[in-house]
Amino acid sequence: MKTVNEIRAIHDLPFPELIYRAATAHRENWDPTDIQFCTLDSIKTGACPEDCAYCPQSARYNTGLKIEPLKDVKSVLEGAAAAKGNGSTRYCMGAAWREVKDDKNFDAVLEMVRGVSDMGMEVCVTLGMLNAPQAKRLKAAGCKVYNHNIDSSKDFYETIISTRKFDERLETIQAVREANLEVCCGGIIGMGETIDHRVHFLHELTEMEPAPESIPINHLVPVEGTPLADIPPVPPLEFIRMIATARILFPKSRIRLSAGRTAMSDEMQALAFFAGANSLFTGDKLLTTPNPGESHDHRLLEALGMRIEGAAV
Ligand code: SAM
Ligand code: DTB
Ligand code: SF4
Repeated sequence: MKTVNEIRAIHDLPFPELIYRAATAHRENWDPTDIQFCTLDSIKTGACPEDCAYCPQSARYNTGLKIEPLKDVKSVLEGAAAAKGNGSTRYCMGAAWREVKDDKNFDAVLEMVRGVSDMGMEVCVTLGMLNAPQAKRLKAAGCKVYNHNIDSSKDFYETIISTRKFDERLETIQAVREANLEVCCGGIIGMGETIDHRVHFLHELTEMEPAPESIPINHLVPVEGTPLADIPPVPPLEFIRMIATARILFPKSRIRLSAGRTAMSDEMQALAFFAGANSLFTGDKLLTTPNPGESHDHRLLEALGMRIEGAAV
């Protein structure tokens, strides 16, 4: 287990040393030419009671978002079939809920999970807080992974969200583990946090036993109407340092280059791959904000001589 100071020392390494170490850890555990393509589907959009300062889906902020109730099972399964056709091997369904309730909506989500899993794709869901029995029902329906981010260090987290505690995030992650689901847990860079906050965020992840199987590193997508709308972007090299440090700390986890790619150059994304990122969300849209789109991602991988993981050769 590394201390906060040891993690800071890795983060601050001279850039060539940092990237070399990250790329070495990457190729010892993964095929560095492969990138996993995942598709996101917002199955319930907006009107969320939480006040997460970055989030366009919070009911507290006027972001002009079109609110949509839970989608019907059939349309979700059609979306999943199309994503599979475009090379995605993981389908991730997200709902703007504070928490899962034991109601007919959860029954419908379980049906979606069953349907997508029957198509042979890995199923991931992110539905807010949940308890161990609910996590077990997801697992029984064929869900593989639950996404629940800690988003930042405990200190910083509590300045961006007031409607729940950091420790409640950890409790949900515990319930997910108890159900033998894989954990997908990461955070957002660029909310105005310091480098020390970022290092504490990574340290918090290292305290999870076992480590999350998947770690999404999101770059804040600043959305008009949210309190974080005017935060300036993180310098690209600072963002790459986070990817590389995460790869060194978690050599066997997937490091997912998540939100914020539309504002990144191809060169920056390539550098993120060399620093160890090996998964991304493909498609024109994340949950509610834009994403580069299939054709862009196919061209980028082709230009780099890289491949979609699991795609027919
Ligand atoms: N409501 C559930 C929750 O909070 O866990 C699931 C959906 S929530 C949208 C999933 C994650 O999306 C958040 O934890 C955050 O990391 C990310 N996210 C939301 N808005 C974002 C933004 N504007 N930029 C970057 N990431 C964002
Ligand atoms: C994660 O860490 N990033 C994804 C996924 N998990 C669910 C969501 C990003 C959302 C970005 C803002 C939006 O599109 O609403
Ligand atoms: Fe709701 Fe999740 Fe957005 Fe927070 S991040 S406002 S909990 S949808």
